[in-house]
Amino acid sequence: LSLEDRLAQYVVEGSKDGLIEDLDEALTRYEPLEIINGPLMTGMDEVGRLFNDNQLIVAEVLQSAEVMKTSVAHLEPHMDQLETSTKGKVILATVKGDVHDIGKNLVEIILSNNGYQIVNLGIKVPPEQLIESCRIEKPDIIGLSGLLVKSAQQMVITAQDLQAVGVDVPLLVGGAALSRKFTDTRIASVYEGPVLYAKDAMHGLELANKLVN
Ligand code: B1M
Repeated sequence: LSLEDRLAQYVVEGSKDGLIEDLDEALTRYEPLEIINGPLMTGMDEVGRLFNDNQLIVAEVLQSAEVMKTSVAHLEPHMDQLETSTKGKVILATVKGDVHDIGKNLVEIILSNNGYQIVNLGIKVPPEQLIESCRIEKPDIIGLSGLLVKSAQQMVITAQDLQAVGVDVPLLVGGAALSRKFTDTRIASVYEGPVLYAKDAMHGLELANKLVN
């Protein structure tokens, strides 16, 4: 197998045997984000497909998630630390009912490497917790992530609840179950502040930079 295929294979098989050596080799050819967005994401997409086909069980998908997390942690120190001054504070959360956090944590890495201070509230974050955190942290941006279809609806509810207590901090939303159209028509319509859809972590950074400038 080629190096790229091997990297995807570690994720699909949930195996770490040889992973670090291959990541180090990949680092001599690619930028860390190219490795994540390329072969590692190819592997994750295949995991999603196999899971959908009932060819993988949750325990196996968890192993794949572990490989992804280990890889991202290994690559992180090699990413460019572009900014050291603080551009703004971002609260990040995976919405209520959703445990998927690899994408959100990638957003945390990219934003913090680019000058943002991050308050990561973790997974399954109910609106009340976000509201409380907003009071304490006074963020410049609230970032919501969700991968399940029901999470898209949960983002609408979360936006409504924030709106109800007068929060109008810009919302940055992302995750596989969302689309720009859903964001513009369903989430933005219940919220007074700006609501922006990011297709991936780098796009999230681009949008955050526009919001704070
Ligand atoms: Co789950 N899962 N999962 N899962 N899982 C999906 C999402 C699914 C599509 C798989 C499938 O069936 N094909 C499916 C959702 C179906 C649906 O609703 N449409 C699914 C399901 C059904 C489930 C369970 C219900 C399974 C079960 O228990 N029967 C369960 C849900 C539990 C719950 O949440 N209540 C479940 C559980 C799990 C695991 C725990 C085993 C594990 C998660 C581990 C973890 O995150 N710690 C897991 C995994 C790994 C996946 C897949 C395979 C991969 C997700 C991932 O990490 N991708 C996924 C299938 C898939 O996506 N191909 C699947 C890599 C990650 C980097 O991408 O998070 O999309 P992603 O982030 C991207 C962008 O979306 C964006 O940037 C990132 C790229 O740069 N982005 C943002 C994300 N958030 C952003 C926020 C931003 C900006 C950009 O700003 C704030």
